[in-house]
Amino acid sequence: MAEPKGMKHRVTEEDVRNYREQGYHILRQVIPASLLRDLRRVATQARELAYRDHGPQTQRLGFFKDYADELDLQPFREFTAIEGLNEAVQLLTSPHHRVKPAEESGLLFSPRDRPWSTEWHRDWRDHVLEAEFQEHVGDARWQEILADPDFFNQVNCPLFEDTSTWYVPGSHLRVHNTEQEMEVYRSTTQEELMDEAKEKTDEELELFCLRYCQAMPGAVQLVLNPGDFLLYRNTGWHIGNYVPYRTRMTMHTHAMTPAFQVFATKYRHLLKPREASLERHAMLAG
Ligand SMILES: O=C(O)CCC(=O)C(=O)O
Repeated sequence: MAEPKGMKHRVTEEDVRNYREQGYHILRQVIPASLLRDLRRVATQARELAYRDHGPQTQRLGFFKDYADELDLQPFREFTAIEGLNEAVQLLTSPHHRVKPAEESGLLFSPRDRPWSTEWHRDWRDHVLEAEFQEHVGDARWQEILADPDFFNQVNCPLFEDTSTWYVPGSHLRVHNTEQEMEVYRSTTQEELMDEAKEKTDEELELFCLRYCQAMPGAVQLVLNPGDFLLYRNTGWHIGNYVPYRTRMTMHTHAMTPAFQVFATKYRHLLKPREASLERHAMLAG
């Protein structure tokens, strides 16, 4: 059945208000069926390349353009050109925004062998050393950035149902975390969440990661259906929680602005090495 005219990627004033206050919004079904089929085909190949190049527990492949010889990038170009998508994102954010081309971005995957989860984190402040953060940016400028829709708008767009991402609504606007949030954050480590010591069964590890997600005050598990488009302020608390039995292939990009590009480039050197490579993949490719 044809889509009712004027209903595609509809954004209401309430959506805009909610996005500002809660920090996330889901546009439903932005990818048409034929494109979804083509994207799934290429994403399945991309996942094999990710496992080949980054190991079976990897969660992402970035920089598709580095794989131009091995992957058909055309479906990603078609995703970037989806009619009305940039306009919907601009309504939610500001007229300066443009969705970073999917063919220059990345994909998030489920791990092949074992469950794991990232730590709860808030980009980008948690990825730089506190002393350097205070020297180069500082709380007052950070407060302005949190309130400014030009900065830190991340996109997850799943090709299969995806319940991996959790988010704490409203936390994107706060410079300081609450004591309860920090208690949860400090309750474990990335090494434990990946069971690097190999002490847990898969089920113990899965439930351990899940409990950690659920423990964060106010956290909601985001339920994304195929072709949905999640826009979120990634300065809010968020986490990715992964299990091999869910097929996860989720496009991962940003809504970029000139101001954000300048910020990301100017402070790139402050990112700690691990995060530098993650965020290099995520936001500096454009
Ligand atoms: O997997 C996700 O949805 C979140 C990923 C993320 O936040 C990260 O890798 O830093």
